Amino acid sequence: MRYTTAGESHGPEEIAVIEGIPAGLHITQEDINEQLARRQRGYGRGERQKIETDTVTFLTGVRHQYTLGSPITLNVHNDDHNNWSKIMAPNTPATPENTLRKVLRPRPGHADLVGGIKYRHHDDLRNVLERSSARETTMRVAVGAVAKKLLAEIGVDVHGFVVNVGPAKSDLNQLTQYHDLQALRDVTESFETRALDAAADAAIRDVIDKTKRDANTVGGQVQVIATGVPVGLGSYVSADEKLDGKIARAIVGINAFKGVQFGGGFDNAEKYGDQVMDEIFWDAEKGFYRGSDNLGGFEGGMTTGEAIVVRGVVKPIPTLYRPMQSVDIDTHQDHKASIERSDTTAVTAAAVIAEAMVAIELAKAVLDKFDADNIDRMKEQVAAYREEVRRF
Ligand code: EPS
Repeated sequence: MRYTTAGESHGPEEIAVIEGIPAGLHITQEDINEQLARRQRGYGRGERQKIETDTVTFLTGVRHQYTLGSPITLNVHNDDHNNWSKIMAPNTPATPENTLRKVLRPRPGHADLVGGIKYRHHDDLRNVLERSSARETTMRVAVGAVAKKLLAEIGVDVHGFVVNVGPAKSDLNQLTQYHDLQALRDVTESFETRALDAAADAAIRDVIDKTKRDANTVGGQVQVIATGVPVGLGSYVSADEKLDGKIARAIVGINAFKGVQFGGGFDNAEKYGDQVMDEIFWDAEKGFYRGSDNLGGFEGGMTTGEAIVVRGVVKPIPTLYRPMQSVDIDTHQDHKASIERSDTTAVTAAAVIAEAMVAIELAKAVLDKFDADNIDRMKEQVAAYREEVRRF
């Protein structure tokens, strides 16, 4: 399975093409729209979300709600394009009238300046920011929704929530009380902040409100958990086959993500070996299992069968309403950075995006290991493999 996305933030359409989804997977537009709506919801999001109601259209690869095995094209229309139709017009030459709202003062922390230098966009850094905008993550969430449907067929569930926004933190001790991800999902999705508990939800909303009043932005961390994952996805035999490495890349590849950890992650650096390794047990019913999950579901780049636990670090959004120092690319004079409409924080949306990225990497790994032509054959093979693992 592989995919690509295309689209500018204020251009007419967002597109994704996915290749390698097996034939026979039941999928509806509602399955995808539900996930797109989750990405749009979340405390701290800006005015753009009031303009858009992201809904997907299948253009190819799906017939009567079942995948055909052929490339699947997903399309989401940018409603905001109506307000940008001249400025973002693909088919008319540039005129003084349709090149308004030029961006000449790059925002520190955004792709503006380096992207402008690299692609020689001397005249308008909008040519960079339209694509580097997090609007593109709409399509990754859409692809993730297809991946999640595939994973659900073999009993794999994936869920993302918010660990902290600035200094306001979820109480991670609460996690032990949830025996399945659905119970966790019911709680975190009931909060506008995707926090784990009501106290953290209130504290995070306070931080976001204060940050907005200060015309500032704030970052945080999100965590994704995946359960029901078969043992042995990925491989130790070659560096580029390690699935934790692929997931790490997918997480850091999300706009504004600057770090990733698995299980105990960076805290493990302060511990000793016997505090970190997950001891091995065996039971006639379930076969081998671990007494803990400090390594976040991975050993040797392979899934252990325990829950996958991935954390991502999200930097504050670079667009500041009280802009920082920059330089005008025309005049080379010092100037405050450009202001584009933006969100106070995107951490609440980032939980959904990180969840999608983990789902995509897991679906790819499943389709690398098992039949990728037909969903029923894939399911039979996974079931037979799980039985083989149980009897090891
Ligand atoms: C973004 C800037 C804002 C955000 C956008 C990401 O867009 P606009 O300038 O249109 O208000 O709202 O996020 C989305 C549009 C989205 O759907 O997530 C940026 O510069 O990255």
